[in-house]
Amino acid sequence: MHEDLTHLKYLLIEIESDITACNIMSANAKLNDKVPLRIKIISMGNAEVGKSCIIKRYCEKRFVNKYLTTIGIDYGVTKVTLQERDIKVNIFDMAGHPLFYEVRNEFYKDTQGAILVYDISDRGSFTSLDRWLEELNSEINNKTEVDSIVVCVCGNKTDLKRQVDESEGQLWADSHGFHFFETSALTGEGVNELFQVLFEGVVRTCENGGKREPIAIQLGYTKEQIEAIQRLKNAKNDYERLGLYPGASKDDVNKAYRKLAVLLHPDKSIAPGSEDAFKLLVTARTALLKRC
Ligand SMILES: Nc1nc2c(ncn2[C@@H]2O[C@H](COP(=O)(O)OP(=O)(O)OP(=O)(O)O)[C@@H](O)[C@H]2O)c(=O)[nH]1
Ligand SMILES: [Mg+2]
Repeated sequence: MHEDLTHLKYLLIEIESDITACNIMSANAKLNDKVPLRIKIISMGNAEVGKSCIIKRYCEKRFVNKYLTTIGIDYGVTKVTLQERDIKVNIFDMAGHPLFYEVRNEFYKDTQGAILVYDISDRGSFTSLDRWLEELNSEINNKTEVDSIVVCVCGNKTDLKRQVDESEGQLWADSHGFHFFETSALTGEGVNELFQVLFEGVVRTCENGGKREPIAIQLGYTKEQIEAIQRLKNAKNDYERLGLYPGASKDDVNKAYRKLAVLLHPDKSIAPGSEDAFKLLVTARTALLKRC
């Protein structure tokens, strides 16, 4: 294994010099629209979330059912045309497995765009997003450079039974100023839109002298509301739904009810799922009061 990784590193150094050349060219390209703009994109996210499949779906319009883990890194180039301008996209598809950290850490430098992928049917991959962001920050180790990267957060495998609600993913992405998409590499849903927005964002950043444009956030709901909706939906019993311990008093029940009702009343809350959560809240309160 160790020998394999050493070999990979040599290979990576070669690609790395190619990318440095790309960056010099992209600076020139700003002066001349006829020269193709070269951009560097990376993929991040836990092993098996579908990073390689999303890229394959976009570039080759096909889906690979069998899991072939990426060994260290996969490199590919694709060409796109945006507003009559040719763009050469260098894609560095990273391996998500911790074993390959020593290989992929070489590749964060000079990144202009990233897809940060989780699997909506695997909550663990969603909670790992913070860790991936930490890795990006610590490898680039320059806040201005990190802030210039256009990031598209991607909840993949929408064709499977979900463990992570769309609103949770949207909220996480919004809270970091990132774009958000849900995709299925299997059906192709959302994949073209994801890359279109990513490439457009990177090109605009280049034209803007390397400064990323802020994303308009129109959320209108809070993390507290999303967490309350999740708890009402997923709790094992009515006490848990209201955030109470078994045997809570009538007063406790009413107090907890009022707090949640203010948070989730459908007339006031636009958080997705508020209406159903509010119904669950009313039913839970009625059932608990009968027991007090
Ligand atoms: N049902 C379903 N399966 C998917 C989807 N995308 C990927 N998969 C499957 O998930 C598994 C992992 O996909 P990969 O694209 O290899 O995952 P990866 O994130 O590149 O994994 P590493 O390279 O190990 O980091 C494969 O078996 C794919 O067929 C999807 O949208 N829906
Ligand atoms: Mg892969």
